[in-house]
Amino acid sequence: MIRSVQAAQRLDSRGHPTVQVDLTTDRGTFRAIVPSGASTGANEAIELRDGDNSAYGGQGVQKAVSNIRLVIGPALVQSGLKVDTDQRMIDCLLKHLDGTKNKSKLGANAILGASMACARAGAAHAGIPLYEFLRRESGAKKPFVMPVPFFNVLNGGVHSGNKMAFQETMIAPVGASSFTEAVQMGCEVYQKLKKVIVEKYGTSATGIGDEGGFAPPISQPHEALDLLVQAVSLAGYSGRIKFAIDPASSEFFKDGNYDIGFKDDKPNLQSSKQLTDLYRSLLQNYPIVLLEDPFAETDWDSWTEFNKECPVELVGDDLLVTNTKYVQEANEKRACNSMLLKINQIGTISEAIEAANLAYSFDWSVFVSHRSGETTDDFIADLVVGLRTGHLKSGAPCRGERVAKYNRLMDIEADLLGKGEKCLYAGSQFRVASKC
Ligand code: 2PG
Ligand code: MG
Repeated sequence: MIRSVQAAQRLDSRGHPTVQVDLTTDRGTFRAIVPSGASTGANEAIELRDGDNSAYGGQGVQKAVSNIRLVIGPALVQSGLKVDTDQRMIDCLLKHLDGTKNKSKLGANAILGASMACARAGAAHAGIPLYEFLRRESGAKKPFVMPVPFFNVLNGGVHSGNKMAFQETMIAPVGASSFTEAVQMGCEVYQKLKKVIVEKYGTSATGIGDEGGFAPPISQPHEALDLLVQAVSLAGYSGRIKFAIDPASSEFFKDGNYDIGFKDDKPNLQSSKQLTDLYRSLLQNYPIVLLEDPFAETDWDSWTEFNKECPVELVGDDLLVTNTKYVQEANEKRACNSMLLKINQIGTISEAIEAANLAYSFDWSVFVSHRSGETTDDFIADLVVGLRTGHLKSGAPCRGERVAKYNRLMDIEADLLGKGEKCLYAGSQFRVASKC
């Protein structure tokens, strides 16, 4: 039984306020802290901000906090719903309490905090780890599959101060034999990358962006990828580490064109066709296995055209916003072959699971993601194992809020091995891990 639900305004990794929830049952108190994005999709569930410029420049979340204290908390206590068996009903109640399509009344940040805390409490009440609780909720089969970590080691776009338009350039150690080895490989490449950057651009170029990746003075995608090729080779992992890119292109889509010079002094407008040619040449020249949001959320035709002969995983982030409505539409339009899963885009754990299962039903992949404004809450680490998605991105192996997820995943792997439970590493099968 839920006894009380408390909430407080705390901070995310960018120094903006965010929602923290403490849910108390007769077994203890269970905490959740909510993440927040910068390159947000237009159709994401609404994050409620106070808009009062006298505090935190209007970014405060005191309204969301009081919605938990005054509306969500009492409703959960009175409902008599059980955390170990009723997660779906709890999430349904939260959705109905809000009553809007995009959770703008109570705030998706308030709702998600409550939903996450209930799941944590549910796992404890059921006497199982959170990943197993989420596996049962999703109906995923066993054995557990440990994900390939996609480390965002070069930050650009709205996540850093350099001139790079593309937001994320990631390394994926698909050739590791375990998650723990993948982390080691990622960290070793990250350190070599730092050396390469120092040699090329000097020590002042080693500052990092929002997701812990470096942000050297580069502006072109091939410059980023060349740095990675060099770092991977210096670390001795050529062939065992692949690359991924998230240009987050909705951020630089203007009047039908893409301005890949949007952080530079002068614009560099590219048509969808020119951008497509750029992607094709990058895919030919580098070991890229995944491309996320290559086109803007409104540029559906370019997605569909590109997907016709896309040789790699094509992930919809802003395009789908973890929402079954857009996943359905994208399937009808044959726009992509993978869904990015961000829990705060939709606002409850059950709806996020529903979206993932719908994506699986279309034979798509599911890629779990953090937000650029993160917290030390490691919920998504358990989620990626519970849903068997086979890969996740949680930034570089640097900054506490990023490594919290990687550390939790190493704990899960050790926990499973310690229990003699069969557990596979997704490796090169990361796209089809749900079917392994
Ligand atoms: C993305 C994310 C996370 P943000 O675009 O995929 O890396 O960024 O949280 O700013 O939307
Ligand atoms: Mg993205």
